[in-house]
Amino acid sequence: MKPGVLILFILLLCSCNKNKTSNTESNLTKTPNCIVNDQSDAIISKDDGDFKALKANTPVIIDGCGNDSIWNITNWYSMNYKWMGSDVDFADYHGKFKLAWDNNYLYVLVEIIDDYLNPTLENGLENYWKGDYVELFIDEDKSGGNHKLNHQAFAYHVSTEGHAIDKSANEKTIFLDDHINVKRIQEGHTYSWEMAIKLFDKTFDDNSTSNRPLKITNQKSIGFSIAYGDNDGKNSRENFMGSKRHHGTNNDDGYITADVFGSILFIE
Ligand SMILES: [Ca+2]
Ligand SMILES: [Ca+2]
Ligand SMILES: [Ca+2]
Ligand SMILES: [Ca+2]
Repeated sequence: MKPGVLILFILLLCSCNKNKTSNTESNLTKTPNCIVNDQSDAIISKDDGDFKALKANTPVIIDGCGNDSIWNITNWYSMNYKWMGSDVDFADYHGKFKLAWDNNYLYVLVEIIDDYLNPTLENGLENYWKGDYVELFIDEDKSGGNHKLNHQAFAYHVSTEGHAIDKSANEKTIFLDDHINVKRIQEGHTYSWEMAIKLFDKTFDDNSTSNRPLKITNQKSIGFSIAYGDNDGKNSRENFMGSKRHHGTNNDDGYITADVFGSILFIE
């Protein structure tokens, strides 16, 4: 090889490596995708509604963005069982969720495709169950049983405004916003709801300011279901879609009895 050709070859080689380096750097500085929206991801359907939650080694950042390390290693579960309403197509509604935990919180990442987001409280607090909202059914000691006028289990209606709404022991509709920290972000018609949920047991007292959440431990099991009330502007809950095939009579017993809930097993 002539010296001139050799120098040209070396220069070309340097320039290729330079390009390689800058590509790598631009990948590293790329804004992380909050809503991956990768429909090729497997979604696990569980007829019995029994799920597992993996422990997060670092607290999940509640910002609506599913880029926390724990969400990279957890499976999507389906919340597409039709509980009420007519059949829906993919653009109208599609829902999936992930679960994680640490000693202080149950973490839930919910990703919903919804063609129209209706503010939950447009018609006032009394219509909180008419959607759009995520409903979380939680029975901390998995006792089952009636919870309509007590707090041995909860049916939290998480509204588009970020409130957690349920009935008090004397059947008043109340905010339990201290129980659930939620942030929601949007990309097109896809909504990501990220939540940190405190677990309270049957001793929870509506009139007390000293209720203490329970610590979550490995191998603990709770009663749990999750659902979405889809309102597309017709002033009603047009569909109610859940994480378990059956949820009682007309699939609408969850707000009355914890007998119909599925479950979560907390694992490390
Ligand atoms: Ca996050
Ligand atoms: Ca819809
Ligand atoms: Ca209970
Ligand atoms: Ca809707």
